Amino acid sequence: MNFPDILAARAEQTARHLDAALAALPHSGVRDAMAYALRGGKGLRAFLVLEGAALHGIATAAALPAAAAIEAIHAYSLVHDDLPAMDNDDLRRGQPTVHVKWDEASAILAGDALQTLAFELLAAPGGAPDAARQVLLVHTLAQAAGAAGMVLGQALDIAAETAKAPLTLDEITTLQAGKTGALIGWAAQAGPRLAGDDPAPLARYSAALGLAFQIADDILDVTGDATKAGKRLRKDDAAGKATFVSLLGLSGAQTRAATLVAEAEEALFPYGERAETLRQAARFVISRET
Ligand code: GRG
Repeated sequence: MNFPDILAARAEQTARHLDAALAALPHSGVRDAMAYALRGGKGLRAFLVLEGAALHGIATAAALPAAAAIEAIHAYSLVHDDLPAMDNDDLRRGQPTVHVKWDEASAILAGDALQTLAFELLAAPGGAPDAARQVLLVHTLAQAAGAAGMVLGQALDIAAETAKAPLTLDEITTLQAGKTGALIGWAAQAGPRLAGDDPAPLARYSAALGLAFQIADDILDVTGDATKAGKRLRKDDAAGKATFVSLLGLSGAQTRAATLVAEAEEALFPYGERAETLRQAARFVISRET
């Protein structure tokens, strides 16, 4: 199977798990909005969970709660990020954003409920092989998603919009390590944590991968096709925001992303050939069009 097919298969397995969780909820407009927000993503974070789990001898079925949990947190972050009070976007994954299709209150509630669903899935029986590993997963996900991780990154991003001077490269790197890096990092480390193994090699892999992913996002914002991307592009430039491209130039950003991919691949050395799919993922992250 080529990499896009592997990614799609992993996304499908995770979607089935999420569908079953949603089916157990009472029917409501919020549930419909949650289902809508969970559709159409690439499933990169779920893929990282399932692939990291496989590398550490954890079966897909045992890793699906963690894969579904991280996609639920990711979907919540996108729904809230698109709100008028944040990025004010009307298009996501090629479809109207949740607050456009429903309304702002529904989008806030769907995001809230997606966040709590993530912790419900992870904390339910079967979320991990034993209670200590389950608590570790819950604890680290809360840290990654919260005010030391993704929420902090988002807050720094919002503050940058009104800052007197554009951010420096170091400041943007810190911001992105929270905003996009924290969830990617959690996803990659979930497999070894489920197995009770050392997550350090996959932590190194995902730190490089997360940053490469964000640089690719900034490059896509400048060079991408909005129809393929399924969202509005060239917003950063219009807002006068510093990005990896504005700070490094287009070719500088491309070179930095390629160096990070090489670093990510090197971090997989302890796994040998078995980590080939994760190596492909690193290369995919900087060649993607969406
Ligand atoms: C609202 C607390 C809060 C946080 C939002 C993740 C985030 C923080 C905002 C998303 C804004 C954005 C477009 C960031 C760029 C990187 C990114 C996370 C892109 C979307 O991830 P993909 O490409 O999305 O994995 P799909 O649609 O494939 O799931």
